[in-house]
Amino acid sequence: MALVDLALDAPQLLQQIHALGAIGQDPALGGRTRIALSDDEKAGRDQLLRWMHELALEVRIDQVGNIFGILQADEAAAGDAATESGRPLMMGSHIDTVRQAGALDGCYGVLAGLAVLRAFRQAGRRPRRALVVAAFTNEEGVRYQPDMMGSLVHAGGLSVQAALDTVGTDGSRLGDELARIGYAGDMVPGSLVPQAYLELHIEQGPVLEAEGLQIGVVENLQGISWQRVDIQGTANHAGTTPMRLRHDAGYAAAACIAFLREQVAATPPGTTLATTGSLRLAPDLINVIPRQASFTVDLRDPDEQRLRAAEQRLTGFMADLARREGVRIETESLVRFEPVVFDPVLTGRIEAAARRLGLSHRRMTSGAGHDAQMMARICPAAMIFVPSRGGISHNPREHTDEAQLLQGAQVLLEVVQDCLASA
Ligand code: HGY
Ligand code: MN
Ligand code: MN
Repeated sequence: MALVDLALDAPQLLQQIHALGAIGQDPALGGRTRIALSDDEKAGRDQLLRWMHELALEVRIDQVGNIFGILQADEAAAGDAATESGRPLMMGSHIDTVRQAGALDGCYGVLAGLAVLRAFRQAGRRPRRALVVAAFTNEEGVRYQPDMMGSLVHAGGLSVQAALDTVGTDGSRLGDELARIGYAGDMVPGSLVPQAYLELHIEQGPVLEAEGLQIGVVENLQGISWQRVDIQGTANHAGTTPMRLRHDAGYAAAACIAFLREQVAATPPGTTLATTGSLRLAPDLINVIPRQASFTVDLRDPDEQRLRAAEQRLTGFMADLARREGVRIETESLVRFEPVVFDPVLTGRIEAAARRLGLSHRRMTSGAGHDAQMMARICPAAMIFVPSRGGISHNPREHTDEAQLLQGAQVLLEVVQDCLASA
C-alpha cells in the first residue's frame, strides 16, 4: 500500500521536460546542446528559475552557480534547523548537457524534484522538513573539468576559487563565464547540508530494458579516471620519410587507443571500460606525418584496484612506446573519482517504495557519473533509475517512455514521503 497521499501533476512534469528539452535545440544536427555556462545553458537556467518562482520556492544561487529551490518546512512540525532533525531533504541533478544531447539526462531528475514540491504546493501542505531541489553546475564536465564540478564544490571536494579559476577546453575561465551569464551567486557552497540526497535519473545503459524492469535501485557507482595525453613527435614528409625513421605522433596515439581496447577486453572480469572521446592531430594534413597528437582517456570500473591497474598498464605501455617511437608523451590527470557505495538505508527505502508501488526493480551499479556521488561525501545519498530505450544516452535518440518517466517520479515522491515520515 503506497504511503503517498499526494498527487503528482503528471501533465505539468511531462510538459516541463519537453519545454526544457527545446532550449538549445539544434534542428540541423539533432538533439539539444546546453554546454555549461553557455548562453543556451543560461536560457535553461532562466527557465528553471521561472518554474521555481511559480512554485513560490525560496531560490538561492551559490558562488559556483549551483541553483537551489527550497520549500520551507511547516514551522510547527519542523525540527531545529541547526540540528540533523532540521536539515532539508534534497533532490537534484543537472541541466547542462553534452553536445547534441537527449532531453532527459539530468533534466529529468531536476524537474521530477520540482514535481514533488508541486505536489505539496497543490495539496496546500508543507513538509515536516524543508525540501530542496538542486541543479548543480557543470555536471557533464565537457567544457570545464572535472565533471560533477558544482556538486563537488558543494561537498567540499574542490575550492570555490579553484572552480572559478578553471580554464575550459575553449580557453575561457569558468568564473568569467559564470559572471557573464549572471549566475555568480553569493551563497557559500555547502551551506545547505541535507539530511539525505536523492537523485532520479535515466539509466543511460541497457540493463533495465534488457531485463524488462521498471526501476533501478542504484546502490553503487563506478570509479572514473579521465586524463589528457599529449604526444610530441616530428612532422615530416609522408612521401620521403622511411617508416623506420619516423617519429609519428598520430601512430603513437592510435597505438595507445588500440592498446586500451585490447587490454580491457583481455582483463577479467571485463568490468573495466575505456573510451577515447577526443582526438586531435597537428598539423592535421594528409601528407604530413603528425608532429603532435592530443587525446583523452576515460577509464571506469566499479572496483578501485582494477581501475588503478588499468591506469598503471596504460602508463607502462606509453613509457615503452615513447622509447620505441622516439616521441615524447605527457599526461595530465583531469578527473579521478573512486567508486562510491550509496547509503543502504536509502536504497532500502527505494526498493520498498518500488515494491509498494508494484513496480519491477533490481539493485544495480551506475555506469555514469552523477552528482549523487559527490553528495554521498556529506550525507546519505542514493539514486533511482528508469530505463533508457536501447541503452542510448549522450545522443539525440535518448528516450524513456512517458509512463516510465512518471513511474520514476512516483517512486521519488514515495521515497520522500517515507523519509519525511521517519524523520
Ligand atoms: O561522464 C559522466 O559519466 C557524466 O555524464 N558526467
Ligand atoms: Mn546526468
Ligand atoms: Mn551525462
